[in-house]
Amino acid sequence: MTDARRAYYDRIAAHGLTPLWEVLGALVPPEPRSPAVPALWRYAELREHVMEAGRVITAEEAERRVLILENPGLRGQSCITQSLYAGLQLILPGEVAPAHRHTQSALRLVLDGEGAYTAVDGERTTMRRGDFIITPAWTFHDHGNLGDQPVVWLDGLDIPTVRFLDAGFAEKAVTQVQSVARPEGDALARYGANLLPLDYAPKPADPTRVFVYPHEKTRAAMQAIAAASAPDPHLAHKQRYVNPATGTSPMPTIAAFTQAIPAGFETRALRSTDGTIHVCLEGSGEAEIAGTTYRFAENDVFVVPSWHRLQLRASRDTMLFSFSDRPVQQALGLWREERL
Ligand code: 1HN
Repeated sequence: MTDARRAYYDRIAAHGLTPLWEVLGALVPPEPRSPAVPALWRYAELREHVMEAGRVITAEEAERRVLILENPGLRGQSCITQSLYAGLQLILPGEVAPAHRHTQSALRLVLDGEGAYTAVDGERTTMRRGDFIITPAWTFHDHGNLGDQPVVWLDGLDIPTVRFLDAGFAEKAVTQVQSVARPEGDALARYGANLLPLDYAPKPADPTRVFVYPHEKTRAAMQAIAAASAPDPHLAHKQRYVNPATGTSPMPTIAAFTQAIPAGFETRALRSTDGTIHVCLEGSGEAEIAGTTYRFAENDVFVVPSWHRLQLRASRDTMLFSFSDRPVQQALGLWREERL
């Protein structure tokens, strides 16, 4: 750069100005160039470290005893993609994670142990392995472990999205444990049984009142689908979780999916603009992400950043759970997918 130009940049900098032409290419790239990188977390390697957190701090002191899964390309930012956060949460027998609420939306995917519950707006649900549970924005929620085993689940939140918009609010409840207002299963009976209350008229972006999607039901549906049809070349068998009252994603900022891949099947390459977090619930296989192969087994988590090619190979019959910011991109007209 010429001295005259440098001197000019320095002069305008004093006025809060900077030249667009120096940054234009980076601001408007021809296609997404995510700073997030592909990564895999092996649960077998993480488990002992998660359990050790139980000896380092109590759930009450931590408020939420979680180890964040930080994308290696985004260290220090508490995120797994640019828009989403993920972590592994541990709750020991007898512990409670105190009630609070925030404008961030959360999902849980139960991975290890049983006997814990989560309560959303006064209703508890028992957490069983593979269950997909949501905590919509601004709903009071607390967790407890009434059993005799440590329980671990994956948390997924839209924290970076809400941070980007500077729209975060949070508050603690007056009591640590919410009093039980309705029996377990109440929301599922009212909103998740192909029935709705007569006066219930949700707006399109309202989160679903169904806050648990039991794995047992999802698994049975996916097995029926896999038995009845040939796998799609790019997706094998993939379905999205929905708000049954609207057909939209369970929460406005996060989409969630379940995918069954028959043993020996290999998907064709696909890329999409929604960076996606995958969790292996059953089986094992390989994810080839932009040319690098990652071997995954049960409870492993891997992230596919925006616009990175993904190919999946199943060694055994495999079930994957995944989530992304797809509904945000779709609402803004930004979402793109390419099936190769
Ligand atoms: C949160 O409320 C939970 O409720 C988990 O279990 C992780 C990370 C950041 C902010 C709030 C939970 C969280 C969180």
